[in-house]
Amino acid sequence: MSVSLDDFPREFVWGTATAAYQIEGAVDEDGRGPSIWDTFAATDGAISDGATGELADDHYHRYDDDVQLMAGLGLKAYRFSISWPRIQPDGTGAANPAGVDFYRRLATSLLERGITPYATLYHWDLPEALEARGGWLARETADRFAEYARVTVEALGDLVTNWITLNEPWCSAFLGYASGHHAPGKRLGSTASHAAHHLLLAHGGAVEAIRAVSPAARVGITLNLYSVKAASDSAADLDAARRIDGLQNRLFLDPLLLGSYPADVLADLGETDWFASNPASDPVRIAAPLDFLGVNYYSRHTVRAGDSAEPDSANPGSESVEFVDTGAPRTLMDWPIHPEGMLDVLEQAHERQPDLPLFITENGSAYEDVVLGGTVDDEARRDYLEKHVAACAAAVRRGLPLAGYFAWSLMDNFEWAWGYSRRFGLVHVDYETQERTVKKSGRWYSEFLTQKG
Ligand code: IFM
Repeated sequence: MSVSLDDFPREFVWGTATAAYQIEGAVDEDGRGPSIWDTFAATDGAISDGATGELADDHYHRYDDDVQLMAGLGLKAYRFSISWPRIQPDGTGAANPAGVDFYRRLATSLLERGITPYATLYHWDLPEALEARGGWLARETADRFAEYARVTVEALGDLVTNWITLNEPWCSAFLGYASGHHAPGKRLGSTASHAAHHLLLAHGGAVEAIRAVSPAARVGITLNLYSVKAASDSAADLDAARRIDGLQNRLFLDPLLLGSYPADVLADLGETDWFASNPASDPVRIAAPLDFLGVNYYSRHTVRAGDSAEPDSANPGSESVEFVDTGAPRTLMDWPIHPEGMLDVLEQAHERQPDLPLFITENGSAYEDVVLGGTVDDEARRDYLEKHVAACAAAVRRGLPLAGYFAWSLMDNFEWAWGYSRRFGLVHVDYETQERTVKKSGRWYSEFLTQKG
């Protein structure tokens, strides 16, 4: 396989991505309020290794060195997230100056080194005070989010122009409120779809608020999309694929890009009446015009009809669908590796809004890493990266409006319910010493990006 920078337009954006709670640490500093992830991580049994994000990569204190590291690797863009409870410790009201100051220093450090900031407003760390008022099950949380977007962009809009409202609302809704694997750890079956609706409303309100504050802003949202295939051509297996594609992809793509929910998915969920009971203006707010769509692509699902319902499924209403092992190689997350599936999801978005620029805002792999002789020989991760960058090149050749790629992740970090037991970084982090070591995959990415000098 060979892929080169020449396969991409000159203006193609190359970067890495992280998220606040996964790297910052400093959870009690400078007036930050508690988030649902502080509470969840402190809950017995919630995190596989019992860890929390209390220290994580200590990026809050080491951000300048981390930006220097990115610059040294030749990265031109950085997608990070802003911690809502640093800006609004209680989830409402004026911006906390110390919280704003951290992100101003981070954005300034990036700009000084020629790295373009892409800021995500919500990567899962809801202020605990809002969870106490119903979290994403409460419609009011959508209004709070629009207010948070406004105060944040007022404070940072002179430094940051690329804004991503939400990261992976499917995870917030269905891992947070159906399977309970993520904060706030609720297991409410199809009611989780109400959280999805409020997240999408929050996104729409934020788009409007951002544009009102900063006409120069470029605004998008990031979805985790999966290539979904049926295990066979049987009607039952095709229906299983329709259901999972519906819940994971179309439940978000359709309202955002087409202006309405897919009726079959609401019926699968048993929530047709609840969705119909919402104000008729909701679909218009959700479908606010975007400047780009962010796609997080990791894997493909191959599914078939099963006959036993998995309890507390992240796929409520479709609990009996089975995920099939096709023998494809897998990462340490047990996610099958299918670089070609990236084209499926890009096409799926593209066919809904052909002029909308697309970004891969995350793509990466977890593997068992060993530091030996001061280096990490993560050939499997390097290979995954190269194959997915090549899939991006194929997308560009096909004429898809792909505008950028962000590798997940810049460095190893707190992998949510897996704690520190799953490493995704291009840079290894020694959690005892906080030493950073660029892995072979990071060196490959750097050489790829700097091959034209
Ligand atoms: O670490 C996560 C990230 O926060 C969201 N997308 C998937 C990554 C890997 O699981």
